Amino acid sequence: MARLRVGVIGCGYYARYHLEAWKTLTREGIDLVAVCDLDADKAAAAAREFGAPQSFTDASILDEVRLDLVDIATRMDTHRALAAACAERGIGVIVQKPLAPTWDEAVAIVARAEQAGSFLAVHENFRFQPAMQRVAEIVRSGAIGEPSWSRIAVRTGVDVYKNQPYFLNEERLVILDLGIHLLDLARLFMGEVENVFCQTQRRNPAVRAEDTATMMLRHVGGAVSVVECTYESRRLPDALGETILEIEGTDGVLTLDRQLTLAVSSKGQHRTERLVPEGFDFSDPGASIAAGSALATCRAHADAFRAGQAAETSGADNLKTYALVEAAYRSVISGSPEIPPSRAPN
Ligand code: NAD
Ligand code: 89V
Repeated sequence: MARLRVGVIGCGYYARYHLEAWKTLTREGIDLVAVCDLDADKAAAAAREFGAPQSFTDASILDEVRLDLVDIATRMDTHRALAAACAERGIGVIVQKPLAPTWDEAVAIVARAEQAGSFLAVHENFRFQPAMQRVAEIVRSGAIGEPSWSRIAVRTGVDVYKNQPYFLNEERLVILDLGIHLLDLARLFMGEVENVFCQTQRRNPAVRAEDTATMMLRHVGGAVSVVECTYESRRLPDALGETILEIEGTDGVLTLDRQLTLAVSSKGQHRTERLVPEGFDFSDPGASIAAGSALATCRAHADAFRAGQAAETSGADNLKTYALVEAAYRSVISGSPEIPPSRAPN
């Protein structure tokens, strides 16, 4: 099989996990052939540290290097133009979440790739965390029966504004940034969603938008999920990235705690499993989870691209998650449960 030629656009804070992943995937037939950042120093440093032979500071990366797949790790306001530039050239693309700042723009990104017939995946990494993959496997196995209720939460007080200072001024914050991952997990474990009710809070006065959200989802078939996210929880020890899960089904219950202990009650039997990946660093759980999930996400998307298949979190799939984000924000305004928008912009 020919080696896959990957370029990364955006070498900021989170790109480090992508770059490390692509470097690791060298042994799986993938070459990081070029990197790009508007900031020449960041591009050059990334090329040096992660072994990319070329670095660029603009879109000429797309014309001067032969690329199969471009991994866009810039912020959401730049995704549409960069993804369109790749689609125009027939280059496959992976875009970081959130796809775009607004629903209409997210729809437009997906429509453009579809029009070009090009590969579009979203780097929605939470579902690719090994622990979440194991939970999905257990749910699918029927061990807890038909899932009927879930709680999916990340509650942290880690200073997220240190690495991502732009959060302070976002118009939409915790639902679009973090809730989006949890809404995606809700779809994965519990199925598609009929309506979303949401209450938000702005508990940190220095932040422009909501930093806490409590959402209630009614799934197709009648299951209910409570999805929670906050950047203002003062619990110790803190646990950024450690998703708390509780899923009740007709034949059992599954829980995942902050120490990554999975407990399964199934048909009258109880067992536990530790879901700690090899090499996990408990002094920095957030970084360990990010590194592990970035690797799994990049690998899954590269495999889908090479197989000529749609990614698990393709653009079209991820719009279904984005629609839940949009419904949550609409619910805050209306004060009522909202039906997720469909793809026709409205
Ligand atoms: P950042 O601001 O630290 O980095 C973005 C980089 O992109 C900057 O270095 C900037 O110079 C560069 N850039 C901007 N426009 C460019 C262009 N047109 N061409 C080339 N380079 C360009 O941002 P970040 O915190 O790393 O976030 C990037 C993305 O990653 C966001 O979408 C964010 O939501 C996402 N993110 C995801 C996770 C996750 O768990 N999936 C975690 C953190 C951040
Ligand atoms: O997961 C994310 O997308 C990050 C953070 C962990 C801070 O929420 O932005």
